[in-house]
Amino acid sequence: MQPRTDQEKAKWAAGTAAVHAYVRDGMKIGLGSGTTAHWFVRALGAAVSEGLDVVGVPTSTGTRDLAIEVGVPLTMLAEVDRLDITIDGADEIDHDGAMIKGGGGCLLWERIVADASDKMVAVVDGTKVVDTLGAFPLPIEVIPFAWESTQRSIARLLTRLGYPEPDLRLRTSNGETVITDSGNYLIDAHLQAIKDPIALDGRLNWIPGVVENGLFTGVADEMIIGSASGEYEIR
Ligand code: ABF
Repeated sequence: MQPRTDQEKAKWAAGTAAVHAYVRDGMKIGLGSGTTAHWFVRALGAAVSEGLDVVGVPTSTGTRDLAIEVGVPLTMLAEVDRLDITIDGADEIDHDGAMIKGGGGCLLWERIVADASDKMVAVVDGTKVVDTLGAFPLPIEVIPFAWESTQRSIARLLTRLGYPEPDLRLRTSNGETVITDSGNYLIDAHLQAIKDPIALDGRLNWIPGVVENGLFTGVADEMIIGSASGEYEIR
């Protein structure tokens, strides 16, 4: 598989560079989700076929399937104490490393795996780096029970903070509700500019029925920013 567009090439550069920059023999690695993290998983599979000895914990069923396909040995968090590192993508990342994640729907497993890791590195193309988070809709994972009531509670909080009401995420193909790997629904909040990401992260997760939200503050330790020329920068 080859990257075609400039953005794909930049994602490839970031994902592939992460193997050489961070992965060492014997590591236990959190495997992110999304197209950028999947370039990392493919490059990791190639390194494993050349003798690298690592084990991965996937952050989604999609990543699990890809890891099996490319030959990355897998384990589960139940089997290991801590992970050495997690390499994962982001929908947006600010200059402090705060992120919006979950555009692809995998935020819950991603956050659990990142939390079990000694280090988290975000792999992104340059379009993801922003001054202020919020142009990308913020995903909020809610349990299906009484999701309408949970959505109203989220809407009340957002309205008080001056943001518009959020939407249940539906499949564009058939209008059905999107269901996450944990069997939950996603509510997308259209915030445009998030004034205080740390406070909003905490307030959203206090709402009963909210399982997790895609504002990951204080999670990323470093970021690799890829460019279409194949170069990358670590910050
Ligand atoms: C995952 O993949 C998500 O948290 C984020 O939503 C998405 C980024 O996707 P991509 O790398 O395809 O742009 O990391």
